[in-house]
Amino acid sequence: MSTVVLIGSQWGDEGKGKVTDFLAEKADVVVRYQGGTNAGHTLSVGDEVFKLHLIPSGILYPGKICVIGNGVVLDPAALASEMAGLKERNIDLANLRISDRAHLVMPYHKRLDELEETQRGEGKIGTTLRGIGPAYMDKVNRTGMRVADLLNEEELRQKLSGILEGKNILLSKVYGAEAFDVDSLVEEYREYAEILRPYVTDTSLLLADLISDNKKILFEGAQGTMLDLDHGTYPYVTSSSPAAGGACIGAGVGPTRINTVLGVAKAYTTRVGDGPFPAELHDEVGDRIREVGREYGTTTGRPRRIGWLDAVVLAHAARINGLSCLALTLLDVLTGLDTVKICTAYRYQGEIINHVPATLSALEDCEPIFEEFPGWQEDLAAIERFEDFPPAAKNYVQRISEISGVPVAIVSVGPKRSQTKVLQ
Ligand code: 2SA
Ligand code: MG
Repeated sequence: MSTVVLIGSQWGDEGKGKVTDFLAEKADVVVRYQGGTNAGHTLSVGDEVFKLHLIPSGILYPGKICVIGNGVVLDPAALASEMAGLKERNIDLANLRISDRAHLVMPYHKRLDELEETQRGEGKIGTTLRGIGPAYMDKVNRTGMRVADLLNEEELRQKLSGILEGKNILLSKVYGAEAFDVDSLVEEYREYAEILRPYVTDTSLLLADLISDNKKILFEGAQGTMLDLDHGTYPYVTSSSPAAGGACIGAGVGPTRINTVLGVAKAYTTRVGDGPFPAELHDEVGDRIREVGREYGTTTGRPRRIGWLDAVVLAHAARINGLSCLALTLLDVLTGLDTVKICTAYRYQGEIINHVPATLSALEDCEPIFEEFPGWQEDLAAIERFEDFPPAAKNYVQRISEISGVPVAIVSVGPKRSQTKVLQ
């Protein structure tokens, strides 16, 4: 490993945090490149559980440089409180670096996220209400505020006054909502500026130096390929590019500098929020997987929708991201089922297809075609080596790599670091 991009191959929540944490031990640098507090990683270190939203999980290891890249939308209030929480637990933040070009999530973005979702009614996206979409909208619209602006109070006040003129008209006239006051926002954000200032730098320059020093760099994607703005199930997507290509833009690193792309996939499929999901389970098997896998959102606590593993989705992820290999997580959750299934193709308008169609209506019409396998009953978490797993479990893993065309390099069967196995 020298530079590795780790991405979610499904709809997020693939267990990326755990795999990142596993790889972070060997990395020198961990970088977030997109998304914001809509990401939530739960990490178990010994008996301690950490929940991180913005700070890369490498922070739990002493000495790792942790970068919040330019492609992240950064909520200063949330970051300040995450930093305070880590400091309280004696986690050293000296190696945190924040891009001066990252856009800010402001309180009006969060308010607008809620108002827009309410406005969508039945057609709601099911966002995390963290202001992500509205913040990226402002970035693309060239009306965003960046970390560098935050650090200069005059600039902050001036930009904010201009922006609030427009936002307040939108909030009050269109939504009948309360307007924001420049002075009180400046007052509050001046404090965050002081908290963040020591960590702010040009992170693209920093990464270029680290790459030329042959440092091992891990780019940590949030959400997943199917939530990618371009390649996911639009419009039921997030507003950034979780796909591997997003790492280049969101960290300011050229594509020729990326060596490996690792896709993380669950041994089944989950999705939070609305939108089509061909392999979804609506029965007690799905309920069982939700309970055993504790499939409730880290960020919002919402129960996740559950389905069998969808290899059409995996093949899509393999192509979009140029996957070098897969990390398969939560295999232990399937233990105890009589049969397990993989969706290998869709039947669409009488034809068998192996790709994800562009439109929601077409995807809704896709009927999953399943291959069935015998399950296994043994407690995988208790088995030390993958080679000693029950044949049914090994066969399941083997079929996943055959169907997706991507070798499975890592299998994880529990939250502990020791329960992540590297395959030979
Ligand atoms: P938003 O808030 O604008 O990004 O919401 C748009 C859609 O994206 C979905 N979404 C997610 N779905 C699953 N997991 C998410 N975050 C993970 C978590 C973190 C991860 O554990 O919370 O896996 O990296 C996430 N974030 C956004 C959301 O449900 C909407 O469908
Ligand atoms: Mg998660």
